[in-house]
Amino acid sequence: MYLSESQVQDYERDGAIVIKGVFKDWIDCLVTGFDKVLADPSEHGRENVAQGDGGRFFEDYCNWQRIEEFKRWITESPAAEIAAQATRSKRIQVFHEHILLKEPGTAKATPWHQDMPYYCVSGEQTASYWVPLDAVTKANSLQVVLGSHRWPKLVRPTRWSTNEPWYQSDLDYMDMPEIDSRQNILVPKLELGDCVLFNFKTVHGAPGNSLTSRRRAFSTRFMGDDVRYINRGGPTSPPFDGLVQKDGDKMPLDWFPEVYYNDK
Ligand SMILES: O=C(O)CCC(=O)C(=O)O
Repeated sequence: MYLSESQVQDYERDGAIVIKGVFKDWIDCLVTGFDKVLADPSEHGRENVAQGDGGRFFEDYCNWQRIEEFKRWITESPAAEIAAQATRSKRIQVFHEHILLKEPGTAKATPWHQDMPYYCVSGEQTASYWVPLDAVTKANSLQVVLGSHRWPKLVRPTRWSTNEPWYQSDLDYMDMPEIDSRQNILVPKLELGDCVLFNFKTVHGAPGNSLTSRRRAFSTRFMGDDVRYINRGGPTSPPFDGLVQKDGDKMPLDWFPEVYYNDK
Protein backbone atom coordinates (compact mmCIF):
# COMPACT_ATOMS: atom_id res chain seq x y z
CA MET A 1 0.00 0.00 0.00
CA TYR A 2 1.39 3.41 -0.94
CA LEU A 3 -1.26 5.39 0.95
CA SER A 4 -2.38 4.97 4.54
CA GLU A 5 -6.09 4.73 5.32
CA SER A 6 -5.89 8.20 6.81
CA GLN A 7 -4.43 9.62 3.55
CA VAL A 8 -7.30 8.03 1.63
CA GLN A 9 -9.80 9.57 4.03
CA ASP A 10 -8.08 12.95 3.63
CA TYR A 11 -8.39 12.55 -0.14
CA GLU A 12 -12.10 11.83 0.17
CA ARG A 13 -12.70 14.74 2.54
CA ASP A 14 -10.41 17.38 1.00
CA GLY A 15 -10.28 16.34 -2.66
CA ALA A 16 -6.47 16.66 -2.63
CA ILE A 17 -3.43 15.33 -0.82
CA VAL A 18 0.31 15.85 -1.10
CA ILE A 19 2.35 12.68 -1.55
CA LYS A 20 6.00 13.05 -0.62
CA GLY A 21 8.93 11.63 -2.56
CA VAL A 22 7.02 9.06 -4.57
CA PHE A 23 8.31 10.14 -7.99
CA LYS A 24 11.88 11.14 -7.13
CA ASP A 25 13.29 8.42 -9.41
CA TRP A 26 11.04 9.51 -12.26
CA ILE A 27 11.93 13.18 -12.62
CA ASP A 28 14.69 12.70 -15.22
CA CYS A 29 12.45 10.46 -17.29
CA LEU A 30 9.59 12.98 -17.21
CA VAL A 31 11.91 15.89 -18.02
CA THR A 32 13.16 14.00 -21.09
CA GLY A 33 9.59 13.43 -22.21
CA PHE A 34 8.62 17.03 -21.46
CA ASP A 35 11.47 18.38 -23.55
CA LYS A 36 10.52 16.09 -26.43
CA VAL A 37 7.01 17.59 -26.47
CA LEU A 38 8.39 21.13 -26.30
CA ALA A 39 10.61 20.39 -29.28
CA ASP A 40 7.75 18.82 -31.22
CA PRO A 41 4.37 19.97 -29.84
CA SER A 42 1.14 18.29 -30.84
CA GLU A 43 -1.82 19.94 -32.58
CA HIS A 44 -3.10 20.69 -29.04
CA GLY A 45 -0.12 22.84 -28.03
CA ARG A 46 -1.36 26.24 -26.76
CA GLU A 47 0.25 29.50 -25.71
CA ASN A 48 -1.63 31.35 -22.96
CA VAL A 49 0.38 34.60 -22.94
CA ALA A 50 -0.44 37.17 -25.60
CA GLN A 51 2.51 38.43 -27.66
CA GLY A 52 4.21 41.32 -25.92
CA ASP A 53 2.90 40.41 -22.45
CA GLY A 54 6.19 38.84 -21.35
CA GLY A 55 7.04 35.35 -20.24
CA ARG A 56 5.56 32.20 -21.70
CA PHE A 57 2.81 29.90 -20.47
CA PHE A 58 2.67 26.91 -22.79
CA GLU A 59 0.62 23.75 -22.43
CA ASP A 60 0.07 20.61 -24.44
CA TYR A 61 -1.67 17.32 -23.81
CA CYS A 62 -2.51 13.81 -25.07
CA ASN A 63 1.04 12.95 -26.06
CA TRP A 64 1.62 9.90 -23.88
CA GLN A 65 1.06 7.39 -26.67
CA ARG A 66 3.93 8.90 -28.71
CA ILE A 67 6.24 9.95 -25.85
CA GLU A 68 7.77 6.79 -24.51
CA GLU A 69 8.86 8.40 -21.21
CA PHE A 70 5.29 9.45 -20.42
CA LYS A 71 4.00 6.00 -21.36
CA ARG A 72 6.56 4.42 -19.02
CA TRP A 73 5.53 6.66 -16.14
CA ILE A 74 1.85 5.86 -16.72
CA THR A 75 2.32 2.11 -16.99
CA GLU A 76 5.35 1.42 -14.75
CA SER A 77 5.42 4.03 -11.97
CA PRO A 78 3.23 3.63 -8.85
CA ALA A 79 0.90 6.38 -10.17
CA ALA A 80 -1.97 4.18 -11.32
CA GLU A 81 -1.91 1.96 -8.22
CA ILE A 82 -1.94 5.02 -5.96
CA ALA A 83 -4.87 6.41 -7.95
CA ALA A 84 -6.71 3.13 -7.33
CA GLN A 85 -6.03 3.37 -3.60
CA ALA A 86 -7.02 7.03 -3.33
CA THR A 87 -10.30 6.45 -5.18
CA ARG A 88 -10.95 2.98 -3.71
CA SER A 89 -11.22 1.67 -7.27
CA LYS A 90 -10.64 -1.82 -8.57
CA ARG A 91 -9.52 -0.61 -11.97
CA ILE A 92 -7.83 2.50 -13.28
CA GLN A 93 -7.89 3.80 -16.84
CA VAL A 94 -5.62 6.57 -18.05
CA PHE A 95 -7.52 9.60 -19.35
CA HIS A 96 -4.66 11.78 -20.55
CA GLU A 97 -1.53 13.64 -19.53
CA HIS A 98 -0.89 17.40 -19.70
CA ILE A 99 2.29 19.45 -19.59
CA LEU A 100 2.47 23.05 -18.41
CA LEU A 101 5.46 25.35 -18.79
CA LYS A 102 5.82 28.81 -17.27
CA GLU A 103 9.03 30.56 -18.20
CA PRO A 104 10.59 33.00 -15.69
CA GLY A 105 8.84 36.36 -15.70
CA THR A 106 5.41 35.02 -16.67
CA ALA A 107 2.74 37.17 -15.05
CA LYS A 108 -0.13 35.09 -16.42
CA ALA A 109 -1.62 32.95 -13.67
CA THR A 110 -3.48 29.70 -14.12
CA PRO A 111 -6.99 30.83 -13.16
CA TRP A 112 -8.90 29.01 -10.45
CA HIS A 113 -10.82 26.21 -12.15
CA GLN A 114 -12.08 22.66 -11.90
CA ASP A 115 -10.96 20.20 -14.58
CA MET A 116 -14.17 18.15 -14.66
CA PRO A 117 -16.34 20.68 -16.57
CA TYR A 118 -13.80 20.69 -19.42
CA TYR A 119 -13.88 16.89 -19.64
CA CYS A 120 -16.23 14.47 -21.39
CA VAL A 121 -16.52 12.41 -18.22
CA SER A 122 -18.40 12.47 -14.93
CA GLY A 123 -17.86 10.51 -11.74
CA GLU A 124 -16.41 10.78 -8.27
CA GLN A 125 -13.53 8.29 -8.45
CA THR A 126 -11.03 10.49 -10.23
CA ALA A 127 -7.37 11.30 -9.62
CA SER A 128 -5.10 13.90 -11.23
CA TYR A 129 -1.42 14.20 -10.46
CA TRP A 130 0.50 17.46 -10.51
CA VAL A 131 4.20 16.68 -10.53
CA PRO A 132 6.59 19.66 -10.62
CA LEU A 133 9.71 19.00 -12.67
CA ASP A 134 11.59 22.07 -11.37
CA ALA A 135 12.04 23.35 -7.84
CA VAL A 136 8.90 25.29 -6.96
CA THR A 137 8.04 27.63 -4.12
CA LYS A 138 4.75 28.98 -2.85
CA ALA A 139 5.21 31.78 -5.40
CA ASN A 140 4.72 29.52 -8.44
CA SER A 141 3.23 26.25 -7.18
CA LEU A 142 -0.19 24.72 -7.76
CA GLN A 143 -2.72 25.68 -5.10
CA VAL A 144 -5.99 23.89 -4.36
CA VAL A 145 -9.23 24.78 -2.63
CA LEU A 146 -9.80 21.94 -0.19
CA GLY A 147 -13.33 20.51 -0.16
CA SER A 148 -14.32 22.18 -3.44
CA HIS A 149 -14.89 18.76 -5.08
CA ARG A 150 -18.03 18.61 -2.92
CA TRP A 151 -19.51 21.92 -4.11
CA PRO A 152 -23.11 21.37 -5.26
CA LYS A 153 -22.54 22.45 -8.88
CA LEU A 154 -19.66 22.47 -11.31
CA VAL A 155 -18.03 25.83 -11.97
CA ARG A 156 -18.36 27.43 -15.43
CA PRO A 157 -15.23 26.69 -17.48
CA THR A 158 -13.43 29.44 -19.42
CA ARG A 159 -10.62 29.78 -21.95
CA TRP A 160 -7.47 30.63 -20.02
CA SER A 161 -6.01 32.86 -22.70
CA THR A 162 -9.09 35.11 -23.07
CA ASN A 163 -11.34 34.37 -20.07
CA GLU A 164 -14.20 33.71 -22.54
CA PRO A 165 -16.72 31.00 -21.58
CA TRP A 166 -15.64 27.56 -22.85
CA TYR A 167 -19.15 26.42 -23.89
CA GLN A 168 -21.74 28.43 -25.80
CA SER A 169 -24.49 27.18 -23.55
CA ASP A 170 -23.30 26.97 -19.97
CA LEU A 171 -26.30 27.78 -17.76
CA ASP A 172 -25.90 24.55 -15.81
CA TYR A 173 -22.68 25.79 -14.23
CA MET A 174 -22.16 28.17 -11.33
CA ASP A 175 -19.83 31.16 -11.29
CA MET A 176 -16.49 30.70 -9.59
CA PRO A 177 -16.94 32.17 -6.11
CA GLU A 178 -14.39 34.70 -4.86
CA ILE A 179 -11.45 32.59 -3.69
CA ASP A 180 -10.11 34.18 -0.54
CA SER A 181 -9.38 33.43 3.10
CA ARG A 182 -12.91 32.14 3.60
CA GLN A 183 -11.86 29.02 1.69
CA ASN A 184 -9.42 26.44 2.93
CA ILE A 185 -6.60 26.88 0.39
CA LEU A 186 -3.74 24.43 0.32
CA VAL A 187 -0.48 25.97 -0.87
CA PRO A 188 1.70 22.89 -0.79
CA LYS A 189 5.38 22.94 0.05
CA LEU A 190 6.79 20.59 -2.55
CA GLU A 191 10.20 19.12 -3.26
CA LEU A 192 11.23 17.39 -6.46
CA GLY A 193 9.67 13.93 -6.41
CA ASP A 194 6.58 15.09 -4.48
CA CYS A 195 3.19 15.53 -6.09
CA VAL A 196 -0.30 16.81 -5.47
CA LEU A 197 -3.07 14.30 -6.14
CA PHE A 198 -6.49 15.85 -6.64
CA ASN A 199 -10.03 15.04 -7.72
CA PHE A 200 -11.17 16.23 -11.19
CA LYS A 201 -13.69 18.48 -9.35
CA THR A 202 -11.21 20.10 -6.98
CA VAL A 203 -10.73 23.80 -7.69
CA HIS A 204 -7.08 24.63 -8.33
CA GLY A 205 -4.94 27.33 -9.88
CA ALA A 206 -1.40 28.67 -9.80
CA PRO A 207 0.29 32.05 -9.83
CA GLY A 208 2.47 33.06 -12.77
CA ASN A 209 6.18 32.44 -12.49
CA SER A 210 8.01 35.33 -10.86
CA LEU A 211 11.10 33.19 -10.16
CA THR A 212 14.26 33.14 -12.27
CA SER A 213 13.92 29.43 -13.10
CA ARG A 214 11.43 27.68 -15.36
CA ARG A 215 8.40 26.03 -13.89
CA ARG A 216 7.61 22.79 -15.68
CA ALA A 217 4.78 20.61 -14.41
CA PHE A 218 3.53 17.21 -15.55
CA SER A 219 -0.10 16.36 -14.87
CA THR A 220 -1.84 13.08 -15.52
CA ARG A 221 -5.49 12.19 -15.13
CA PHE A 222 -6.69 8.73 -14.12
CA MET A 223 -10.27 7.40 -14.08
CA GLY A 224 -11.57 4.99 -11.44
CA ASP A 225 -14.55 2.65 -11.26
CA ASP A 226 -17.50 5.07 -11.49
CA VAL A 227 -16.22 7.31 -14.30
CA ARG A 228 -18.54 7.45 -17.32
CA TYR A 229 -18.86 9.39 -20.56
CA ILE A 230 -20.91 12.61 -20.54
CA ASN A 231 -21.79 14.83 -23.48
CA ARG A 232 -21.18 18.43 -22.39
CA GLY A 233 -22.93 19.91 -25.42
CA GLY A 234 -19.80 21.18 -27.14
CA PRO A 235 -16.16 20.33 -27.76
CA THR A 236 -14.41 19.46 -24.52
CA SER A 237 -10.78 19.89 -23.58
CA PRO A 238 -9.16 17.58 -24.54
CA PRO A 239 -11.59 17.16 -27.46
CA PHE A 240 -11.31 13.37 -28.09
CA ASP A 241 -13.01 13.78 -31.47
CA GLY A 242 -14.47 10.53 -32.75
CA LEU A 243 -15.68 9.08 -29.46
CA VAL A 244 -19.10 7.53 -30.10
CA GLN A 245 -20.07 6.98 -26.46
CA LYS A 246 -23.44 8.02 -25.05
CA ASP A 247 -24.09 9.50 -21.60
CA GLY A 248 -23.41 6.89 -18.93
CA ASP A 249 -21.27 4.63 -21.14
CA LYS A 250 -17.96 3.33 -19.88
CA MET A 251 -14.91 4.95 -21.44
CA PRO A 252 -13.55 2.73 -24.23
CA LEU A 253 -10.46 0.74 -23.37
CA ASP A 254 -8.88 1.18 -26.79
CA TRP A 255 -8.76 4.95 -26.23
CA PHE A 256 -8.18 4.90 -22.47
CA PRO A 257 -6.34 1.70 -21.54
CA GLU A 258 -6.66 0.05 -18.19
CA VAL A 259 -3.32 0.66 -16.49
CA TYR A 260 -4.06 -0.92 -13.12
CA TYR A 261 -6.31 -3.73 -11.97
CA ASN A 262 -6.59 -4.89 -8.39
CA ASP A 263 -7.49 -8.56 -8.51
CA LYS A 264 -7.76 -8.98 -4.70
O1 LIG B 1 0.44 24.04 -13.58
C1 LIG B 1 -0.45 24.87 -13.62
O2 LIG B 1 -0.24 26.08 -13.70
C2 LIG B 1 -1.89 24.43 -13.57
C3 LIG B 1 -2.05 22.95 -13.54
C4 LIG B 1 -3.43 22.49 -13.76
O3 LIG B 1 -4.36 23.24 -13.88
C5 LIG B 1 -3.68 21.05 -13.80
O4 LIG B 1 -2.74 20.27 -13.73
O5 LIG B 1 -4.86 20.66 -13.93
